[in-house]
Parts: sequence; structure tokens; C-alpha cells
Amino acid sequence: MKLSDEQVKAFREDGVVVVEHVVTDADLAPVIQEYEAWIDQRARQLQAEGEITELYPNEPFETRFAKLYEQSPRIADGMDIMQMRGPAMFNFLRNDNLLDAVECLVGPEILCNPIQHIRAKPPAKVSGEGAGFYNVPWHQDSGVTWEEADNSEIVTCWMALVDATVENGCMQVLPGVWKQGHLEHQAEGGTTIRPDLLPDVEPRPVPVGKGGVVFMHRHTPHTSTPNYSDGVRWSLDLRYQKAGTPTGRPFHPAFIARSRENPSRVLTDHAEWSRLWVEALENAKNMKAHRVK
Ligand SMILES: O=C(O)CCC(=O)C(=O)O
Repeated sequence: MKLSDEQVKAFREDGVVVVEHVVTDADLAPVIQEYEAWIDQRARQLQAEGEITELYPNEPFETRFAKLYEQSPRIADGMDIMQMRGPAMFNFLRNDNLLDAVECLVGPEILCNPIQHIRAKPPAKVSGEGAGFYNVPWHQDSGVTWEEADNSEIVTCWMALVDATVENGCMQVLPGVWKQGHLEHQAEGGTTIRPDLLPDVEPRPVPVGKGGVVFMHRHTPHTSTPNYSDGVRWSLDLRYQKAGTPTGRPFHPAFIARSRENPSRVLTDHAEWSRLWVEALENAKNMKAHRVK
């Protein structure tokens, strides 16, 4: 879907805009099915290794992962986008409804940045409340790129795969703060803005329904709190930018997701995308991705 002028204006002013129903349930279904199948297979593998006893095969997408995670957090190993590299996910990275919205912010030549994650945030009573991949501390996405991307207008698209609420740990943002540019981060506490530099702005929780997107500027500080529901807060965080600008992760594969000028530049070959990731993960094992300054 295209963004309205008001939505683009809100993004430019606040560095964040929440847009409901950017993609449809039908757009998300293949991705969810791919993950359901993967989780089932992984659970059976862990059962064979004696790590879990109950498979919960009839439990829905919204809760099954939590029941498996409770038995073994290893259920999550290998699940992220660049590790699993599913064809449905690769297709989704070029989803027209999503890219129509992204085009309103970065223009018609769109590069898919390789910083891309799927997050299945388990209930806090299962996974704890500590800071980490699930409960991210205050940071700007510029803090997880190299300086080479300082002038790249990278837009983070945080998408809910199930309704994201305050209770289950949706994102919180500091609106308007992007205008202050990059703030110094520290490694202590998990790549976070130096506490003494965190602007004194009222945090805005940004709940969003399934298929909706929180679009964020790379300098918008954001955090997410523990999941106090019984379900799993499933989400994607994807990033897009104008083709030809540095991604801040030169050692990981970016690809052209849309080109109005020359559509043949778009990468549509799943095997090639997967190959690029396998090669990059092998060659960039000790690469430091986050900056701490
Ligand atoms: O999904 C989350 O809780 C954190 C996401 C995040 O930090 C990001 O998209 O940059």
C-alpha cells in the first residue's frame, strides 16, 4: 500500500510512523507456514536428541514456539532469516504491498539491507526479563551499522506477524529525536545508547496489528519490553534504502528488491540469495557488526 501524504509527513517529522494493514494475511501466510513447518521439524530433531518431550503439534503459531522454548531455548537456533533462508521469506522481502509503502520513503530504486530479523519473543515467564535479542535496550539502528552508512537513509520496517501490544512487548520509540543524529552507544548492556546521552523524551509505545508496520528512521531510539502475555510476539524487522547507498554491513549481502528504472536488476533467484548468505556467513565469522561510539 502507498503511504498517505500525512503518513510521510509524520515519518519526516517524528522519525516514526505506525501504519496498519500494510500487508495482508494472504501476504503473510506463506511466511508463517514456512516457519510452522520449520519449527515442527526442529522440535522433532530436539525430541530425537532428548531435549524436549512434548511436541505440542496442535498448538497454534501464536503459542507453540513458547511451549517448545520452555523445554529447550535451542528451538530458536538457526531460525533467523539469514540462517533459515526460506523461499517464502525471500519472496516476502520483495512483497509489493510492503515495497509500495517503502517506495514512498526511499524512492523507486530500493535496496534490501541485510540487517533483517524474525523475532519470536517468548513470554517473560519462560525467557526472563533480561536485555537481549528479545528485550532490546534503547538504541538507534545507526548503532548496528558501520559508519559507512552514516548518510544512507535506511528505513527500518518493524512488522507484526501477530498483534503487537504493550502487554506482549511491542516497540517503544522516542519521537522527534532522530533530529539529534547518531548518539554514542556502549556495548555494556547490549549495544545501547549511553544512558547519560539518552534524551529526556516521553517514550511512545507503538502497538500495531498483524500486517501493520512501524516505520522508523535510523536515528530513532527504540526499545522493547518483556512479553507479559501467554503468547509469542512474532515480528519481522527489515530494512530498506535507496539502491547504491552503503548498507553499513558490507560483509553481508544486500540486493535490489525493486527497480522501476531497470526491473532486471531485482534479485529474484532464491538459490543465489541463499548462496550469498552461506558464503558471507562463512567469510565474515569474526566481523564486528555493531559500533560502540
Ligand atoms: O523486535 C524487537 O523487540 C526489537 C527490534 C529492533 O530493535 C529493531 O528492529 O531494530
